[in-house]
Amino acid sequence: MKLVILMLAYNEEERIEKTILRIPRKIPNIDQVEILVVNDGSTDNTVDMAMNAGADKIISHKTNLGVGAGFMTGIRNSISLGADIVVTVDADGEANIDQIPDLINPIINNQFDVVVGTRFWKGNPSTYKKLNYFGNQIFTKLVSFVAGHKFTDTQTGFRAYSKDAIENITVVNNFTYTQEVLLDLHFKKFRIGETPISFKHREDSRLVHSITRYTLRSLSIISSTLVYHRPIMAFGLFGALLSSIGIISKLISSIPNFIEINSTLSSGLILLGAVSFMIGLFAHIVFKRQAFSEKDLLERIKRLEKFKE
Ligand SMILES: Nc1nc2c(ncn2[C@@H]2O[C@H](COP(=O)(O)OP(=O)(O)OP(=O)(O)O)[C@@H](O)[C@H]2O)c(=O)[nH]1
Ligand SMILES: [Mg+2]
Repeated sequence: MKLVILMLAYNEEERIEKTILRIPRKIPNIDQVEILVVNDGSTDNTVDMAMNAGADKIISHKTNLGVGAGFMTGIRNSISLGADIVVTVDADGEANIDQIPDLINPIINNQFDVVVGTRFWKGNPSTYKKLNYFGNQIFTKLVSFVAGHKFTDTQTGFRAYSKDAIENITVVNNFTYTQEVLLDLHFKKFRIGETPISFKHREDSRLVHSITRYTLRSLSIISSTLVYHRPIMAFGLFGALLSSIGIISKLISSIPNFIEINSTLSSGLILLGAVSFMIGLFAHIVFKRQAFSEKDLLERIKRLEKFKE
């Protein structure tokens, strides 16, 4: 069984060497461990440091494309390397790398397809800033609500994925992948579990330069993922909201000597709500058809590859 350790790195010259050196090359139930680094247009000595530390493969983007783009480059290359399991490890070495077996064993035992190392299994450890924890939990609760599945940390980078899961991942947003990939795989019916991990927090983030920008981009990623995977729910909820406002306006207007609301406006809202639902229904049909073709194509490719062997 081959394990690929996927490390995304952007200007990590100070930390990456130490992190790579801590990765064990002998792990129970694993025959081979390979370290794959995706250098996302770093302008420092990240590549030299990773090479010195013994990374097996380093792939570089010419410019900085973002964590999501780096993740997809890493996933495609892990498939080419013949990975049976992929573990993502942040280059800053925040996570306790000794816990790799905790992440991969539930996959080896066929209990889960994805195992997420959660930093917040029992709430906030004292080492993590209160504000960061608050932000993390808002998004964790939102992703849990959208998925209908309870997560305790949706932004951690320490995770394990099975071969089947990596072959089916579709992350389309370049900025970040952590929340999108959970929704993507959950909606595709992969089994996602969590395991508690210990970590040492690094204060200076490479990813979050402005909280407002991070918040807006994450919101846009979560809502677009919902629209892509569950269009009927996204447009249906929006439609139900519009129609409800329209119906309530009509009810209020019908009360004698109370507030008068323009009848055309309320009828328009009810109609818009119905149209939104219809758009969702149409998108749902297109989505189902496309998902079916994708699955069929993937199976044909797999059969062809087996035939070639
Ligand atoms: N490919 C790529 N990787 C990046 C980029 N920015 C950060 N990373 C890597 O992604 C990982 C996580 O980045 P961090 O800066 O630790 O993110 P953080 O905001 O501290 O998030 P937490 O560690 O979860 O608190 C690290 O390995 C970074 O080197 C980027 O623009 N592109
Ligand atoms: Mg970090």
